Amino acid sequence: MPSVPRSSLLPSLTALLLALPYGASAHAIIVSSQPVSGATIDTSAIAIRLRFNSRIDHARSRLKLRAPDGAEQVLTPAADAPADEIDVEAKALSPGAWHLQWQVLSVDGHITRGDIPFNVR
Ligand SMILES: [Cu+2]
Repeated sequence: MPSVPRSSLLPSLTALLLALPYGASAHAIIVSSQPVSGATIDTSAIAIRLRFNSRIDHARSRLKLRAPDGAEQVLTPAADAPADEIDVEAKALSPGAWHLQWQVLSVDGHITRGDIPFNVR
């Protein structure tokens, strides 16, 4: 059995362990949103825009709006949005508490999801 000098094996193992958390954290996290979480909006039509810290797979990302009465509506994001963004128009929003529920697949294969509550006056 060939002997591997411990002095050369240990540093590379340590480097690998240190690198792992960074590699795993490339999944998509929201860096800015419109509407902002908790916002109160005056109009019944809004341009929804979610920006992420990494590129996302548009075809496998989902966006849903939950109305004040609990009804859910699937939104179809614009296909020509930038690679790190989801853009979609929402119209005829009745007054009350709404939820924007998003789920995205980032290019590293991880799914992340979240909920952005907002109010329409
Ligand atoms: Cu990830």
